[in-house]
Amino acid sequence: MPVREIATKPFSDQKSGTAGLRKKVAVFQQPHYLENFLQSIFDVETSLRGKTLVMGGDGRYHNRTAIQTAIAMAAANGVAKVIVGQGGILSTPASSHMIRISGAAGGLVFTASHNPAGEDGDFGLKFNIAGGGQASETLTNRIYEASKSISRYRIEENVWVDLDRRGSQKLGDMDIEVVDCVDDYAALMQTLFDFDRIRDWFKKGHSLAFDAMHAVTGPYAQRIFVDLLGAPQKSVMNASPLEDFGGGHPDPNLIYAKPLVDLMYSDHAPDLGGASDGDGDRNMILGRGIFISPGDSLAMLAAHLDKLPGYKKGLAGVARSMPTCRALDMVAKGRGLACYETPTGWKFFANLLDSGRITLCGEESFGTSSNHVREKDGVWAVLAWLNVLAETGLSMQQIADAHWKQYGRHYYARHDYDELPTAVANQVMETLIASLPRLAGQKFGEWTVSQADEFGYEDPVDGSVAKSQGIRIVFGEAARLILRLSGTGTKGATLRLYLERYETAAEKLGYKTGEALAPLAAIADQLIRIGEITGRKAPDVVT
Ligand code: G16
Repeated sequence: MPVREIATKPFSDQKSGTAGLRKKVAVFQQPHYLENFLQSIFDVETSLRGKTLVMGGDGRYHNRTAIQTAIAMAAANGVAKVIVGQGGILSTPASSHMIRISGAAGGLVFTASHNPAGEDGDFGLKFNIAGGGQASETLTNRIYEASKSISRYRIEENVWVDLDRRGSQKLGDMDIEVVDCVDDYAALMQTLFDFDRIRDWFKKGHSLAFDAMHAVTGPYAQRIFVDLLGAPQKSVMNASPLEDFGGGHPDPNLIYAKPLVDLMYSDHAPDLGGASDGDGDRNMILGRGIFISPGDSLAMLAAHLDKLPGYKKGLAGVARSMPTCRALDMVAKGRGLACYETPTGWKFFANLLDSGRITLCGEESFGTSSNHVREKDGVWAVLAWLNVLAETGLSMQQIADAHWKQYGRHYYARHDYDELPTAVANQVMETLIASLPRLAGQKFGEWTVSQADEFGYEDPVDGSVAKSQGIRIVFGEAARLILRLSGTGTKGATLRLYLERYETAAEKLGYKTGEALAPLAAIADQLIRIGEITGRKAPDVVT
């Protein structure tokens, strides 16, 4: 196969965000755009030469084209073997697992996660390292630097690989193995959870509704929930992956997974409701008539996980991202577990997981996972809950009530202000930062500010430092307001305001979330002035 070196010019916008490079499809379709970014990875991560590289994506529009390009460039850059999911499909957690079990030097995950897909939608690429975790900020910054001075890329010409035919193929000297996307992942899940017990639970008439949102988890849900665990076929909704996700927004939250939410609050609601996102790493959990917030789900799993086969030895420790509510901290305190607070971004959990400091971690952005992979894992979270329900014989409501009684309840919501002009969003941040020094000790409503600062993180394993990771206004244990700029959007800037209120008194555990947070939202208006500075009357999305 002839290898060509193609002359190119740098693009100035190839800086990775919270989780890889995410742009509009049209941006990725520009001549040389994807090639430049890929070559920057190959130039920086020279350990890929002579090694195995895993590839797969969430199946969105442009996935197959991008994978053909990546295979042609991998061959031209000396990669020894590519393992690729059949049809170009691999969920993000399954990619992480595949990198780990194949001893690959890295993986390319083609996804823009929960962002809408299709010709006018978003596309993205994430580079994962050996061990299955996302590239660190240091590494993505090096790739960005390389992309700013790139002048050529290497590619094999006239490559077309049959992505639909499972088995081995050759491309010049490079081996290509096309694998089923579910097999290895399903095998892993069976080592972690008690499939017999869950099967019995279904046989007793208990039920599940899982919404795959026409994204990547359809085949995983079909195999695991229906074929292996015996759930009725109707348990899996929107199971066929589509290139445009059926025109939907595959973000598993109360807004975008509304049909599932409506079902869970109806008279014929099943025992457990779950949904996942575009690339299968996010999860939403509901019980009959109850939404379990991601922070609560994380805390409740922390309290129950050691009942499940893969976690019988107990948890080494736990971690949450800074904006995630502090429900997890209460469980950790009660159980004598180390609890870490990291910046937003799954990559910040990697060192804690690799060094054995933590077993379980999660984020408010509907992400939960354990040390079985180095990504968050939507299907894993639903399985964990199925196993907890089957093991305890309790309902979600009973588990939640008992949890809140023991540990107290964290009311929590996130308000998103999308597609703001970047300068305006920055002005909100800068105005608040300027006011921080005078906030401590001030009283607002029933709460007094105990701390007001910008969050920074020093990784306890490698000492790396991440600064300016969001603004926090803390009212002791009682409440928090957090403000940060999203790092995953593709249009303008998104401001995220996080509200958290903690209650322990029995008569205060049954409020509606909106009501419980209303006084805090009023304080946020006064303190942060988003409405006043942006002109927006209300957030675009509340989750
Ligand atoms: C990514 C990251 C998560 C992060 C989320 C939201 O998730 O992996 O760690 O919490 O984005 O980030 P932001 O608030 O900066 O938009 P995903 O599911 O989009 O890959």
